[in-house]
Amino acid sequence: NHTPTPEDKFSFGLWTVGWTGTDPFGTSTRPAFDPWEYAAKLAELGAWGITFHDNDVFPFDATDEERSSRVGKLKDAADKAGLVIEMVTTNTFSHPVFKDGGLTANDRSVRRFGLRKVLRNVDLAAELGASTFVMWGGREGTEYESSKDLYAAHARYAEGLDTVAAYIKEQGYDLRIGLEPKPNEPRGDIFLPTIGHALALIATLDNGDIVGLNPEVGHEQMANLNYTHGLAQALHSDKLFHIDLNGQRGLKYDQDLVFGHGDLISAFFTVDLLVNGFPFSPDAPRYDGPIHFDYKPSRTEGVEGIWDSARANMEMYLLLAEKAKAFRADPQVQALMKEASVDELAQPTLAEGESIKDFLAAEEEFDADAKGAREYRYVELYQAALRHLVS
Ligand code: 3MF
Ligand code: MG
Ligand code: MG
Ligand code: MG
Repeated sequence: NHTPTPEDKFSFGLWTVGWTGTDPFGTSTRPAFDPWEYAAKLAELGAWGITFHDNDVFPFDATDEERSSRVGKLKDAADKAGLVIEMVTTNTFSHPVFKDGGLTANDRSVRRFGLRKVLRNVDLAAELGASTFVMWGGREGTEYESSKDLYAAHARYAEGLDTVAAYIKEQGYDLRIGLEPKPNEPRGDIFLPTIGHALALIATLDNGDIVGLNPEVGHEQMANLNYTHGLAQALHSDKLFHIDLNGQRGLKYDQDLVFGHGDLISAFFTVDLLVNGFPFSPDAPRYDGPIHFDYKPSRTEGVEGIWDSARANMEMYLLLAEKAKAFRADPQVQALMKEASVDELAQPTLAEGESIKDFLAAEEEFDADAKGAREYRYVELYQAALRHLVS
């Protein structure tokens, strides 16, 4: 059954279905609707949640009145449709004031302005009951290395993140921050370009315990990286707080295609990880957050195409989930995994209680040449996976 239900926890950014098709070379190809007009249709299609940037709902220069009236309309529409507002994020990239960054702009007054905008939006996220606060620093970066003290840029980024995390704690909000790495676009080189870079910065924070990741498929693939590996490393660090699923075809601009419409095989293994976890490592953390899509209905689509593509994301996930479960349940696959010693990787390399001294002194029969000649049959195992995928 590939009909989405709220139990599937599918969620959509308002900027996704709301994208009107403007790109650097052309104007809108579709009309814009008010943000609250998307809720009923998303719920009807089977979505569970929505997410948004502050300025998806009210303009940058909105008065307090306008802000609260527009947020109120969205909240009412979400409640009426039974949708959860699970994540809120801040636009620190559209207005020209952020052209040199929000938290890492050279101009200190811009950083103070940017940080206040983010903190104000933290209050809104908490008020609406969101559990994740995403921070994508699209303008944090450079085109020219000479334009910044690159050490200070990282120090200011860390300072900004620590301040937001400290504020969340001070206010007692039940919120966690999800950093969203991206290698480039709109800046030539963006700070925190990959999952690994973000994890390393988080480890330097005073309040890093509530700071984790919101990795996006296309962003990792724009850096030629393996998204599923990235999710696994984030889980290993207990930092996979949220995800942005979509599709990307190779090293080019951020395509934000429908999930699975880019690298389908990679999408299959991503879903395998999300639905099956690490079957040989039962104590490993599992991702149980929202299945959030950050895609764009292609510019060639009209209004009907908005909903075709929204539906396609969810259908693709459910199709792949079914196939991933069948893959893991297949006795032939299980036998091939056994033959490939896949289960053995979960066994610690040293024995329990074994000292390094004992380990070094241990006299073990080991035939390096024989091991060098052993079969893993990874190709047959992969073929078995792909048989499930294409059948
Ligand atoms: C840009 C993005 C962003 C982030 C969003 C926070 C506009 O490539 O992916 O979308 O996802 O800012 O979630
Ligand atoms: Mg993207
Ligand atoms: Mg994007
Ligand atoms: Mg994203």
